[in-house]
Amino acid sequence: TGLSSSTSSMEAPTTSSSSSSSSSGHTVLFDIGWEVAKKVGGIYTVLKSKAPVTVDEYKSRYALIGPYNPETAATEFEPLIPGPLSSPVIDNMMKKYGIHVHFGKWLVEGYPKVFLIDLQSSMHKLGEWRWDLMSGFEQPGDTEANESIVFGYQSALLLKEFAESNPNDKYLAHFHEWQSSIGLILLKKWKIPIATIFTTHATLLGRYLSAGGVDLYNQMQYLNMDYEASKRGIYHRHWIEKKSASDANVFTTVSEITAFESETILSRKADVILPNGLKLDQFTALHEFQNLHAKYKNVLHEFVRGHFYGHFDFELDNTIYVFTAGRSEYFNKGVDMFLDALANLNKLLQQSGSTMTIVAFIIMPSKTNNFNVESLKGQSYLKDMRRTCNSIVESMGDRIFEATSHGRIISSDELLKQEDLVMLKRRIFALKQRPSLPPIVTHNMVDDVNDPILNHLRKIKLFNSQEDRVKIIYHPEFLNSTNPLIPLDYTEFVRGCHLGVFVSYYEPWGYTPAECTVLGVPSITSNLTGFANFMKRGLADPESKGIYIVDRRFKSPQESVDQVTEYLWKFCQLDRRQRIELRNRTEKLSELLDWKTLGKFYSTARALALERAFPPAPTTNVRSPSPIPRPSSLSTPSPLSTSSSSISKPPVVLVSNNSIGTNSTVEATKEPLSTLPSQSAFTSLLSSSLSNKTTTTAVTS
Ligand code: G6P
Ligand code: 1S3
Repeated sequence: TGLSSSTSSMEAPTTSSSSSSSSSGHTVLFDIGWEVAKKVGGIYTVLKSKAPVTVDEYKSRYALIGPYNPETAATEFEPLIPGPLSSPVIDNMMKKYGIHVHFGKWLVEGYPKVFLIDLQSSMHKLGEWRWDLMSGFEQPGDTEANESIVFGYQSALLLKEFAESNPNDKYLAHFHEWQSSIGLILLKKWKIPIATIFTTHATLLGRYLSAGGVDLYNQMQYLNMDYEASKRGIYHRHWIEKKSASDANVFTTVSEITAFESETILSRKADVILPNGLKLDQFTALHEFQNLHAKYKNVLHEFVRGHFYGHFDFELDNTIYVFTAGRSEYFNKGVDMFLDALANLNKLLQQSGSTMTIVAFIIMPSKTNNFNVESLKGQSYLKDMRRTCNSIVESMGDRIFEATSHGRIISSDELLKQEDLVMLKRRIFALKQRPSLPPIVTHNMVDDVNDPILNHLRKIKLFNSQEDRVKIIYHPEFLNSTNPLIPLDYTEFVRGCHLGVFVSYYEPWGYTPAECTVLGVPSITSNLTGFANFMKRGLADPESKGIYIVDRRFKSPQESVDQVTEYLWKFCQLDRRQRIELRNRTEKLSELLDWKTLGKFYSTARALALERAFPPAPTTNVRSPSPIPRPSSLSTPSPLSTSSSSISKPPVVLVSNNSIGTNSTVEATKEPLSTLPSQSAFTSLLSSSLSNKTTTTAVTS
């Protein structure tokens, strides 16, 4: 069914199993998300980076549904005239329900079609809809949940209209996260024939409990989750999440660790695990990536000169840039551990008499009143000094030329004039007037006193003093290229750094280390992240490829901090040549994270949802059930860096229900060594889930 205005309503079906036509019609796919055409967090990256492969597979039979946000729509969305099948549906939405739907394309690679629904056009229905959905229990005033309810009814009505106006087509709706999934609950309640998938990208309680200090992965089985949610005033949200998981034809999460947690928190095993990918071309600069590192590192050097020089100097050529970045969740994102390890590293470097400087950036948004004057001044001093030096050099050039063209060699007295010296002295004097300690935070914080990062720095006494080998820059705002201090967008900034540190306690996937990997930047993560577990299965020796994994699952916090310190210390011992080689090895892992590979798990989830929603009609001669269409091959070519010798042993699939890294294992079929264990293990996982209709919870190698 054509959703686009520019294609005919019936486009040739692709050969892919999940998007193939049935005898009577086509499969039409919708992704429904709160972050469609609006960046809030990681789900935006999932939907945006996945768009090209999905459009490629489904062509005009793919669209996304999200809420309409006028501010972001201005840059993310371009309206289109609806095609012959979308048009009556959009008209009906207005005529029957007064719901205003904007149709157009999302301005990202692949240009997928989007239906953005105006929440305001139905806000007056909130009371009625909330009662219909949740009449059984109280719901506190909660704007986000209220908007989710309105969006849920609107999106369900839109999908219902599509399914009813095109009964020959099969509809498949994939809902991401609880904010967008109420529509799923309604489709089931209204018995609309649409296959549904629900993906939780994190569980509400998982996030809350870990941020509140609960040892989630060891204690969750002893907790009553409904009670825990009520205690925190989020029962209504938790209910939406749990009901969506239970009502979906197929329930999925982004990693095994989140599948493990979902089983207890949401009371359903994940059917398929959908690891998050990236669109590689955006990152892959082939052999260029090392040059880009040098280029953007120079921009960081320039910032560091402005920020620190005058207070004191250090050798930029002997400086390492490390960073952490992400949503502002001090404990969940492991910032506490990162800072403790930096304090340890500082001591180790001081004790060893090292002259190396580590500049550690923390890029995490917080409430601020713009940049602080001292940080801006530092940059303007340096810019002024550079301008002065450049103009002196220019006039020196003129004088040299003048003298030479008159057939004589210029004398050293003529070269640098008295007034030039005065100008230079003035600039040096201005620089020397700076206060003794360079700022730690680049902005004026609204709540400096209660900021957990600043309080932690006070506790460990990392104040950017001259004798500290580790300096801190806390930039409480996301980066962009118009930034007056660090004029780089995030990707450029990452390229310029040497090492990312993301030792999260709660991290269902973790795009930050994945982005580092595809940009050829080594990173330290924790074994509680989906990303680390995914990489660990595919690589015999992740550390040798720049994927350092800290144990936060089975070790005490102090032991984990010591491990982060050890990795940082080891990294600081590498010389330039070794760092260059390590970056090369890291970058070669990119292929593992390409949507071209990981998109296949989505296809499998879709095929399973379709089979469950539209079971094949029983035949008289049923000897064996018809197999669910599966991607022709789930094995991935090994990335160049993964020689067969680096693959230590055949994959082992865990079949116990509650184990991450426990020992109740069963050997899977032996795979050829050329097949990556991660992928083959996933294949086993998938085939077992497809054939048994139960989930295997975790895979290890
Ligand atoms: C890249 C560039 C080299 C540069 C090096 C610096 O490899 O191509 O020209 O010397 O980066 O590496 P470093 O780890 O010291 O920043
Ligand atoms: C979630 O976003 P977050 O940073 O709140 O979803 C992301 C996309 O699946 C995932 O990468 C991340 O770990 C989750 O935590």
